[in-house]
Amino acid sequence: MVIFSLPALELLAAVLLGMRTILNPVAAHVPRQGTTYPGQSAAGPYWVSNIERKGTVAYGNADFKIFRNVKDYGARGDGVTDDTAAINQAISEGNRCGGGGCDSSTVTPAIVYFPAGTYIISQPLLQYYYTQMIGDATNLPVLKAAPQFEGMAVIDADPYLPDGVNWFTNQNNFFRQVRNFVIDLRAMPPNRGAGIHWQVAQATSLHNIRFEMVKGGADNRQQGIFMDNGSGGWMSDLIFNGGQYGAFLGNQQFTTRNLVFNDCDTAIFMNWNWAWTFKSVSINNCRVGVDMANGGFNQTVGSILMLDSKIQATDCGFNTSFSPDSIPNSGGTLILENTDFTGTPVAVKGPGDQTVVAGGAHVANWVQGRSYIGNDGMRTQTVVTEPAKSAGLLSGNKVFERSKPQYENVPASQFVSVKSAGAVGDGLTDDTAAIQQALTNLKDDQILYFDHGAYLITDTVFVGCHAKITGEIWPLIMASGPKFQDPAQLRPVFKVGNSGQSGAVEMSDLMFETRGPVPGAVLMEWNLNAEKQGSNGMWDVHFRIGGSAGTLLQSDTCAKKPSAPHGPDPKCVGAGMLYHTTKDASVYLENCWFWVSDHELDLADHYQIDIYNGRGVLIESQNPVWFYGTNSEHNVLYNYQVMNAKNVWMGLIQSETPYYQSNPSAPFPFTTPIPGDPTFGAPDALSNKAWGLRVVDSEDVFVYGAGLYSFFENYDQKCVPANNCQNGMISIEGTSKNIRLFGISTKAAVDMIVSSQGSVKDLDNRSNFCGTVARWVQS
Ligand SMILES: *[C@@H]1O[C@H](CO)[C@@H](O)[C@H](O)[C@H]1NC(C)=O
Ligand SMILES: *[C@@H]1O[C@H](CO)[C@@H](O)[C@H](O)[C@H]1NC(C)=O
Ligand SMILES: *[C@@H]1O[C@H](CO)[C@@H](O)[C@H](O)[C@H]1NC(C)=O
Ligand SMILES: CC(=O)N[C@H]1CO[C@H](CO)[C@@H](O)[C@@H]1O
Repeated sequence: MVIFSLPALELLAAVLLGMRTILNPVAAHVPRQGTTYPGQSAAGPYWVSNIERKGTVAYGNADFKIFRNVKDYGARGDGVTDDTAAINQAISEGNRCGGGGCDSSTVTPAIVYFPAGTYIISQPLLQYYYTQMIGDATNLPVLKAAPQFEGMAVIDADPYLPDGVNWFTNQNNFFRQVRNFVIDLRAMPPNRGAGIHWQVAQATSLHNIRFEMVKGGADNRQQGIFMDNGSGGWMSDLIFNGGQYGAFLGNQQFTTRNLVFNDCDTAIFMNWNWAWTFKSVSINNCRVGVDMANGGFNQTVGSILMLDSKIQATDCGFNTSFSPDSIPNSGGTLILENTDFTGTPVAVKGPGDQTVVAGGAHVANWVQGRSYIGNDGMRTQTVVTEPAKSAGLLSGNKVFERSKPQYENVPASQFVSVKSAGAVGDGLTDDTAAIQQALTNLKDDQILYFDHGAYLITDTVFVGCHAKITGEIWPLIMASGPKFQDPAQLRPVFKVGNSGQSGAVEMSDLMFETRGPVPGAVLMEWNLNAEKQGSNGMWDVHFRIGGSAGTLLQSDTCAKKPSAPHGPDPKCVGAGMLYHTTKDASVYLENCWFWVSDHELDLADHYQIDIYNGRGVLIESQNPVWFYGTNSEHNVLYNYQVMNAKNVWMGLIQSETPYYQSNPSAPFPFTTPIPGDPTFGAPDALSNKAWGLRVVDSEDVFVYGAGLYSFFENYDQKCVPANNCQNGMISIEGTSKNIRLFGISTKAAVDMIVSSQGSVKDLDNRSNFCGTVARWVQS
């Protein structure tokens, strides 16, 4: 994520609209939780509460306490006692990163666990860096704001100091979760209160939370989520009941899935964004569904996609300020797909209260913004016709989705600790054989548990057709050694199945890294087809190259060198590739971050660093893959490449070009190509930069939301306002057909999209910061 200040954001003061009366009474709704997978036995306490704790910090204080049960710190959860101080003690104990003096640290991770109960909170719970706050998934704990609650929100992920500065840089506020809670503001006066201040960036998630707020009332000012800015991010399976705003949102880019809003004044108030994808939203009995009209004629919202959703008993579905001459040119982009407005009189309202799209019906496909047929772009508000997607991508009439498994019905006794199975996890011992053995021995009703630690892997680990793997706050799985050195012969670190096999492999809460350079490694190769739709998946599995303790690729070795000529330091090379889905693979991803670090997270300088990692994500699969809420950043050749693939659904994707390019230019130092690599070598240096997305000889590729950015030319930012840090961002090549891109935002690439149809210019599609295209299709 970029360290960067954005003049455009000065436009974006938080404008709080006045509340109108909520007209209709209550409607109760149960959230959709995606597909449930059988075979889990019923069991006593949630395993997170009683699993044996063997996790340690490998590259820090080995005695650091990772797991904290708030009751061990004196919290009562009895609905009477004020538990604020006890919980804040549970979070902060042990010299952790927060309080304004520390921007980031990966060596003080904490899981703060809340047993069922009602915890009275009178001041914000301050979420230190690298904290997972986890409630009992079998019986959600309630965080109940006291009537006299003082402060920004019940949980605050980025507190403000008195001088208005945040604890953490919002765009670098990584690595945190909040899941399995009820947050209740109803004891507070209606004119105050927020559930979560969520000002965060990548590798963050809110999951399985219900917000209870006061319903109706002219002075209702309650908000479930208050998000002022950041660079995210992921949220899913949330319910918002009541309030002025279910969620007040502002962020560069974000992906959200399965949100339910009941009886809010405005379900979603979008303060500003560059790109936001909403999937499977249900809005019931609100005054306004989504208000994206902020700024009026001068719109502050870049783009919104709403897919597979339902807005009912709501006066106005969308409030927008888009008009034939509103500014910026492509601001206020809106894409609707498969959204049901039956029971809502107005689907989309424009300036001056005029109806743009009438309600009372189902909208299959509609776009507002700059839409392209071939190379001809038009500013439009129109119905469009889209062909049906292949059945493999769909579940019923919706694109398939599946929530993160939390294994809430599996007892702790069915989890197999890798440390008990012989792995050491101290960041120095070779754990390849122990982990391979543990996987080989794993029974179908067991779950392999990576205790926190750092596990060195020196040769391919094979994951068979059936395995469930989860980790304790992102244990580090680190590739190293001589077998991963040949850049011409990439060798997988984790190899999931063999081509032609089908199965069910689930992974969650893991972190893949390298210890030093492994230019011949692909950190994960997914070959396995799914035995049942969506049976293969990864949730909150992240890839982080360099910039943190133990990687040997830190600011003391790899500090940026913009004034030195080419010739990257061989000591600062990462991996050959991060993630590869091969021909037969089918896999579902949710909230996975493929990050080559641009700056130091642990050493005090937090300096920018130069790490050379060959390729980000390569998709070659013919079977369905879903990439929900993924990011891939700072890879040398490409961040995403889709090649010889079919049935690919991605939304939203985010990328950044390496800050050092074009010193050196791509593909340097990956000058030995592997099959399918893009070629570089154009005379113009700005053509020799990483592609954000390259699609080659592929079919049925759907991108629903993208934020693909280029912020530097050799660390200089003069090209940012000029929008010419590189020549092209998305390339569609070869025999590709039925490629459909929606809500595409790019920054500082002269050509947003290049293809045989010509090029789409940033200049023609300016928004508040990015260039944005509502729809682009290659049939
Ligand atoms: C964050 O957003 C708030 C509200 O829009 C704004 O006032 C503030 O200036 C922003 N801060 C940064 C650092 O962008
Ligand atoms: C839509 O937004 C505009 C501009 O912020 C505001 O004046 C108007 O009242 C809003 N409409 C509704 C129905 O809330
Ligand atoms: C919109 O912003 C421009 C500056 O970018 C300003 O000149 C103009 O007055 C604004 N228009 C409205 C209607 O606010
Ligand atoms: C404001 C803006 O950038 N408008 C451009 C949008 O695209 C059209 C069509 O190419 C140009 O004519 C405008 O200058």
